[in-house]
Amino acid sequence: MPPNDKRQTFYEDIRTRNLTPLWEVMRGLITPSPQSKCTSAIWHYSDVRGDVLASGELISAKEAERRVLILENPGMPGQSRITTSLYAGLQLILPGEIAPAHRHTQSALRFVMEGEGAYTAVDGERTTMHEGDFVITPSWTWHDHGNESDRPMIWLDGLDIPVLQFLDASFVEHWGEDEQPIQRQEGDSFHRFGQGLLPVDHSRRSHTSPIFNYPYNRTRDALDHLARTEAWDPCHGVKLRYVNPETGGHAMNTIAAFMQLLPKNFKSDPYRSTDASVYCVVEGNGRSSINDVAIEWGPRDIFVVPSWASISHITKEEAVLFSFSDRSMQQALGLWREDRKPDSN
Ligand code: 1HN
Repeated sequence: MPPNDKRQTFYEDIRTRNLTPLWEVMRGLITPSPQSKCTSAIWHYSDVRGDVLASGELISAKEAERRVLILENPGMPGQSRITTSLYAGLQLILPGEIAPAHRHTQSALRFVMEGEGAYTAVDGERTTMHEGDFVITPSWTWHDHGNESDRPMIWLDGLDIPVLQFLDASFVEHWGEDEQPIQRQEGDSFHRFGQGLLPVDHSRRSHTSPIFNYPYNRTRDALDHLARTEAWDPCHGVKLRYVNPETGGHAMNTIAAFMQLLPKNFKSDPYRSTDASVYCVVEGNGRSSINDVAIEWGPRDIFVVPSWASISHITKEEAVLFSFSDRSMQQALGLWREDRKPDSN
């Protein structure tokens, strides 16, 4: 028998004992660099806003539980993910609606894109949301959302759903009533933990930041100050990371979030890192090149950059970009890499 046929016969035989040869698959398992199914993609807000609003005519927030259109990576259709490890969606909550209280082991972030004055409540405290606010819902915290304003609110959700799927660690519970009871006054967390101070006898209660709304006006002020006083990073302009004030680490364990300012007439050096990133444009128009494919973006557009894809930006006006990724996980595991002058893949 030719050697290849002998091997095939062997493979079929050992298959019956749930064995399979590593040498046939090894090169696909440990690749010289990341080989992702995730592709770059952009959702222009002007293209999808109408779809989000149309979903509001079809189903209520209560019936849907969460009325969200998932942003699906075109390289991984049907998998409810925007990158290999993260989920993203656009959530709509109309005036007078409540998205009922539940909790799950998945961690969530909200990035407010349109509307003012709707709230989310997290473990007994409400926060009113404004455009550009970064809000977190840590793992296993009760949360419900409501809109007492007179305008629809739309935000970008980011969750670690694929990670929890991978780990087989998903749990969910429903509170049973639309809203959980409110136990602290609005702003309590921010006043206790958001001022560069901690209560003297405070000890850590959770794995995530005790602040759950990082308001845009504060973030914008910090960017503005640094843009005027610091040397710009050749790849990032001015880039800040949302932190847990208890640890200096990322605000959440599984998802890292960032806000960056690209100055006017900026041409960044190309950059790549092992954390695939989801960007949401907050202010300004510009152009980015992702592995040599150009995209043009403006306010509220969302785009995704795969792991180890090279990205560079060009602006004619000042721009502000929010982004999130699994960098916190990769760093905790000692896996995260970056490359500041990539010349090949
Ligand atoms: C969820 O609970 C929210 O609380 C949003 O707003 C999106 C996607 C999948 C599972 C739970 C929310 C979600 C979600």
